[in-house]
Amino acid sequence: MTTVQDLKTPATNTWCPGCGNFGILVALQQAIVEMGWEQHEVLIVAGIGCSGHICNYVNTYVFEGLHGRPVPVAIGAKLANPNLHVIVMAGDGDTYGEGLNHFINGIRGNHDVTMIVHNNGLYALTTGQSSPASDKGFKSPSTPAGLIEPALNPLALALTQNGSFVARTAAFDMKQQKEVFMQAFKHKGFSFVEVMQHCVTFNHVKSLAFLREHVKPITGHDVKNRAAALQLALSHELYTGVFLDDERRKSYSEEIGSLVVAGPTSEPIQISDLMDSMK
Ligand SMILES: Cc1ncc(C[n+]2csc(CCOP(=O)(O)OP(=O)(O)O)c2C)c(N)n1
Ligand code: SF4
Repeated sequence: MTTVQDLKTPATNTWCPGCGNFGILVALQQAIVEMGWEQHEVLIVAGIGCSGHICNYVNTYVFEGLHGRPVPVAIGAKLANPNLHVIVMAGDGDTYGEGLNHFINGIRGNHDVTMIVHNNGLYALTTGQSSPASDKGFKSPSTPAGLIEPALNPLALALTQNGSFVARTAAFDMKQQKEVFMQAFKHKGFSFVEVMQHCVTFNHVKSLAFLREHVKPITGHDVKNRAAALQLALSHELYTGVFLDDERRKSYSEEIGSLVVAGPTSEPIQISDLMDSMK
């Protein structure tokens, strides 16, 4: 059985001391262990960013690709090998900036991957420029006089685009993080988890102290109630926990298994047989 020790790598960690990414890394490793998954059964796909460096620190299959593009890589890997547990680890710049179309289409397709977004509210690796997750007025090297646009609301976006699993947690909360990750892993379909991650070097507004003070764990909420989930997502409160976990919508894998297309002989062809023949 895989242990947390097995999931460590000898790579030197280059994250800044105190970075929220450490909490995400440990919670991820613990969740993989508690799922009972073997190392060779897990693929982590990341984009480029401080968040993407997580590929260097988890001893499973990993793929660090292009900034903004981890979702299509993950979807392709899952379609090619449905037995693989595929997890995307990406930054808020990666996901809500260059990768926004992939994020929406991943949700739309309800593909069987988990997407964990390290939301530190800026582009950290490139030294702190504002991202689509930065708040209006945020001052950064790219917006020295303050950001004009309001922040994107990714949870509301996912909920209004038929997302089947939507959650938010915080990098400092190890217990909740691990539980939310595991619930996301068990979900059939696209499971989206946003982690509020403190960046000690560049984000002095949404700092660890700010997040500790402002996050509010959700209580007494029905995770199958999309309207109630949307209300929580649109609230000014920083709610954490599972907003929606609803498997009434079939996942992409379930849909593709039941598709029938007409072949040249006009005999029906089962897509699943076709996929199997290519293995
Ligand atoms: C296609 C492409 N566009 C832009 C970049 C430059 N780039 C590298 S990392 C990065 C920002 C990363 O920010 P984010 O995704 O929020 O991750 P973080 O570093 O905050 O974890 C950018 C813009 C790149 N490497 N490739
Ligand atoms: S720059 Fe920010 S996000 Fe990147 S490693 Fe340092 S603290 Fe973490």
